[in-house]
Amino acid sequence: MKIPENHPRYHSLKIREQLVMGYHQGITSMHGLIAHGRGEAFDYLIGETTRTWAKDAINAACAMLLLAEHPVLSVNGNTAALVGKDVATLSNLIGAPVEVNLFHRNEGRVKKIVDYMQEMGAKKVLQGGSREVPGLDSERRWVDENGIWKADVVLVPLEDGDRCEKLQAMGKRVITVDLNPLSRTARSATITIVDNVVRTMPMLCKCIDEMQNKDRSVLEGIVERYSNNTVLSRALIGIKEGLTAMAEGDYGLEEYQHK
Ligand code: PTJ
Repeated sequence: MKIPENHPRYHSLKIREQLVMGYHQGITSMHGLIAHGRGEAFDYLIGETTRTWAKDAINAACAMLLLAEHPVLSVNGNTAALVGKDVATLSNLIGAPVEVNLFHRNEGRVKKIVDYMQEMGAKKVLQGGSREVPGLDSERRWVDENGIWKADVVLVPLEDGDRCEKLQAMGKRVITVDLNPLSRTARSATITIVDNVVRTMPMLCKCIDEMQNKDRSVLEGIVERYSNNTVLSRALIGIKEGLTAMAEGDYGLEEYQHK
């Protein structure tokens, strides 16, 4: 569907359209469309812009990915449809495999996402399935022996909660991108980027580009100084202050939503 460029919600409608196309291509699940709605609501609350707390988390995520021995980028149907190209770029930049990992897993959809990620330029795409994450009952338990199974750092945008905890129990560090600072994933990840994945992924690629020649000691310092609890508190306080200022008439919707 053609979206008029002068529509006040043009960007948001374009993102929806991308997901609907992903659904028709068999990449995104129907549930993924609902999950996106929840994300949109939180994006409204954070002002549809990458806030300072998310920028700090992106910085720490970059440092952690660059320090990792076996980083892996996990993709689901929403991530592939929204930022497949950026995930492929990041994968090639840091030499980390992309692994398709689905909550609503079926082999047909896995194959479509593998093919799609290769079309987007990813050189190494894994489909999972050879190993099971201990203690996880959902279809997300199926991981790849040479991917998430042996990874030390896993990027899991738009996660569903319990896998994040189980991956950590396996000793892995988990970086997530989740617009909802209250979600179980957000609260249990090592690093939570509270932002829209469509804004985060290009920034992550840029940040990797800028940081890749830094000394390990500098990167280690960035990771050591990072506190996920502090970042989540800042996100909640930011939402609260924005809503309070608007409720008290200090500024209107246009200023709140920094478009
Ligand atoms: O493709 P599949 O089968 O693996 O299914 C993927 C979904 C997303 C359906 C599945 O993982 C799921 O049900 O996820 P949840 O539990 O709904 O969690 C998704 C989280 O992502 C929620 O906290 C949303 O607020 C958040 N979210 C949604 N859209 C975005 C987002 N976060 C960042 N950027 C978005 N665009």
